[in-house]
Amino acid sequence: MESLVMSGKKLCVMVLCLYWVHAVTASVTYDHKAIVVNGQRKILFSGSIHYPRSTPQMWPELIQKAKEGGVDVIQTYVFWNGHEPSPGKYYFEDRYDLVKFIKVVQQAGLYVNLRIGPYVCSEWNFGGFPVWLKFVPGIAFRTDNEPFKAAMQKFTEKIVSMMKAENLFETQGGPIILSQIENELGPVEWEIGDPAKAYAKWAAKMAVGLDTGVPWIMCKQEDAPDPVIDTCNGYYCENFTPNKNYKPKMWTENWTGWCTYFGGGVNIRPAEDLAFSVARFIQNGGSFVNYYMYHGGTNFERTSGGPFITTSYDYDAPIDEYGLLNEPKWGHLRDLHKAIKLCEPALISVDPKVTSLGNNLEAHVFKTDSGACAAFLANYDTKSSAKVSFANEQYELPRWSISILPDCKTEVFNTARIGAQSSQKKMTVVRNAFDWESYIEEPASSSEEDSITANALWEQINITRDSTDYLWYMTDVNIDPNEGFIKSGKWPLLTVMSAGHALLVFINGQHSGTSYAGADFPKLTFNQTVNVRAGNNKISLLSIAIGLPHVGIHFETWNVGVLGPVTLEGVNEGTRDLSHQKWSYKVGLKGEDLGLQTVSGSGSVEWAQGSLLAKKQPLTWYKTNFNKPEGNDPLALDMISMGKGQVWINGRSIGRHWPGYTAHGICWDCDYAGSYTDKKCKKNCGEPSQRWYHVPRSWLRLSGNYMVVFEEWGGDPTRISLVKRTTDSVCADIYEDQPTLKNREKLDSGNVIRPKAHLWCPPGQKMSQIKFASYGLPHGSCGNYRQGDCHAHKSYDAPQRNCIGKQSCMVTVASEVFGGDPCPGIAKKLSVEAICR
Ligand SMILES: *[C@@H]1O[C@H](CO)[C@@H](O)[C@H](O)[C@H]1NC(C)=O
Ligand SMILES: *[C@@H]1O[C@H](CO)[C@@H](O)[C@H](O)[C@H]1NC(C)=O
Ligand SMILES: CC(=O)N[C@H]1CO[C@H](CO)[C@@H](O)[C@@H]1O
Repeated sequence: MESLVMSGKKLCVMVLCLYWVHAVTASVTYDHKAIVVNGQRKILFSGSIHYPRSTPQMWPELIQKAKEGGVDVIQTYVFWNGHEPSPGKYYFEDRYDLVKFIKVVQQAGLYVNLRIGPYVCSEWNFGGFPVWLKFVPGIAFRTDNEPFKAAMQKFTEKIVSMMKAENLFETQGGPIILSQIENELGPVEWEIGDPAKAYAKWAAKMAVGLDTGVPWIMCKQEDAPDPVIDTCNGYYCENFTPNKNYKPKMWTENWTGWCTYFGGGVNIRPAEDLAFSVARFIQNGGSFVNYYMYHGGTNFERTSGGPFITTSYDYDAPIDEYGLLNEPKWGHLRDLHKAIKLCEPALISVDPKVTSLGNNLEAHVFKTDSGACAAFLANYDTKSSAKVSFANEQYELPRWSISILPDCKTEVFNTARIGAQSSQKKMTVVRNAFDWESYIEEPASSSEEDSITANALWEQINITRDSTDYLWYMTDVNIDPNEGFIKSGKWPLLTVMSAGHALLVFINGQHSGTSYAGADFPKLTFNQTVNVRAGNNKISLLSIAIGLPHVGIHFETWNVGVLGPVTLEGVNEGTRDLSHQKWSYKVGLKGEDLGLQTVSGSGSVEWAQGSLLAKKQPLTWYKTNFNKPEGNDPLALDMISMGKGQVWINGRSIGRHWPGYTAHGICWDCDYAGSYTDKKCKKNCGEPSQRWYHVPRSWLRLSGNYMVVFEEWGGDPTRISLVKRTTDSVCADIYEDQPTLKNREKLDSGNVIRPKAHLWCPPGQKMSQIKFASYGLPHGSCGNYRQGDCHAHKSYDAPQRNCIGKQSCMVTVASEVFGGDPCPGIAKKLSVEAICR
């Protein structure tokens, strides 16, 4: 990597030279400006798609949609706990077929950034570490610890050698241009200090020694040692600079939204702000941007991290959880990428010159000696738009926006003016009234045969090894017939302190209460009076884990389960401490032992049906059969009538359901302008954090699909329905002065190019009706437009004429199309919504 020591000026010469030298041999290097692939500097747009969060059947289409959205690189983590479920036993099949995933990306002609980690965070169970790793003697994660380093190195080597064996690195003719070692270690170093710093150095050296032929990156790692590139993660990264001037400015995680927690709202990041953050990064000299996530997908099975991360990992990404386009975000970013690629020759050649155009207004100009010129005009003000003068031309800059001028003259894109269409999705019932059968599981209670007992309360994962969410804590309590409360009827208070995450309490087989924590604080206290009687009482506590932590200093030491104290207050002696008496343990549910989620296991119990079907009862298993709905639309289960539990289809877990946890907090109106945070632009407040649960079509047979629901709290399965997700309507919101990529043509021809509204329904659907059209000053957004004071009476004519019966159509946004100007002198727009059928 000779180019590392070159100064800025020499670099240009060097690049030409590299190009010549490497014309025949593949290479990936970097310099101050960019990643250099086969001798050429590149502006690269990258999108995170995590292979286990969708199915192999979905991969080709997801990657094709990313490509059409202007993505050059697919970024994925490698999920260690999926690949090595027990030490030395590897798994690379089905959703974990990493090689296949990378080859699908290669076939689409895209690059790969392989983030091996193997710590991945990612709101994934235990941050991607196998749970067995926690029990390796003497281990401490992510610091200068020999057992940890040995295990981490072994897995990293395993992955690198697999990639090499399949010729997947770019230098071997493959698609991998970058690899990542570790992940966001910087914040840990600040806390732990020297041992973590030593570990970072070691990890970098170990990775570089694996000789992949492509650069390594470390994100959030200011001290990444050469030649490893340190990169930025965050909602904004424009002020980030790498630790050496000869490293490119790269953004490995630009959060397209944020994950959802059970009990929290769903986070939405406006497309205008996301595009603004990207343009801002590029105008400041950035050359690599990754969207985290580009397709978020689903945390199937028990892969959610947490605790309390939802099964949906939609992330408000440009492609939604189900693989459909999230519009207008997908289209707006596609247009942004096109606009920036028009600037590429200038962007990769020089650093920008920044000049002020007024208060909160800036121009960033990339001008080369050979005459290439690209300009970014920025308005950082969150309240008002501005008219600016740049190179003797006038430009109108909406608030909190950046305009892109690939020739320093023609505005082809503004981050706050969305030219792409938006769409409304809907969930339509395709099957309900399933023929359910139920089986109520008896709560476990202590008995003579119990194999695990102790005079202590034990940590949950210590016992379950995370093989299940469930652990029973069982004990006996003797109540003397002379206890005062028996006469007074003033029942004693049972207090159970738990490290998390949810708890069901049973006294003598009767459900006596439920308690659960939240994402802000995973510990919980059960504190209720209980109905104990004279003689022996069986106390059974079902402790439930809801995803292991994925982030935090030494999260391997964090506890789950009932650690006490457990007390009974209001007995003759005052308070009786039960913490140190004899406790028995049972790992998992009886239904899990019997394999009720499988057809073969289901025969082992008696199921009730018809009028005997159990409803609103805790610890209930339900089963049914159904046929595969026709068509190709994505499917989901509407679980609104259920509480909390898990769902299996043909023996495969689609994840944890918990519609019983409603999103607290306030969902304010969302303004795109101003710095985005995960407190902003939430939706679903007061409704379940997650109501719909993705059912992959490829998991279904034509008929006889076996579905099992385990319900912890109690619910009504008769109201569960299978729904399909389709596009209901498409919308466009186009300003008459909107910059468009077509403006390039204006420059060449001298003609004024009028902006156009483009609408298109998904394949197989046509526009059946214009639900709304207004040329003037309409209000609202897709799905709830309203006419404003200024409205052209012939607004509906052109959309109806051009669009009805078509899959796609265009409407020019100009007064004469709508029968004249309804309010002269005022900048107007067209808002139109068409129903797709
Ligand atoms: C973990 O389990 C072992 C028995 O398998 C026990 O000796 C130990 O005390 C437990 N530790 C904790 C923290 O519960
Ligand atoms: C349990 O509730 C009682 C009264 O309802 C209260 O006095 C006590 O502080 C509570 N204990 C805990 C640990 O919350
Ligand atoms: C680099 C960066 O911006 N990090 C921020 C990412 O977002 C989280 C949560 O909103 C912040 O805590 C980080 O500081």
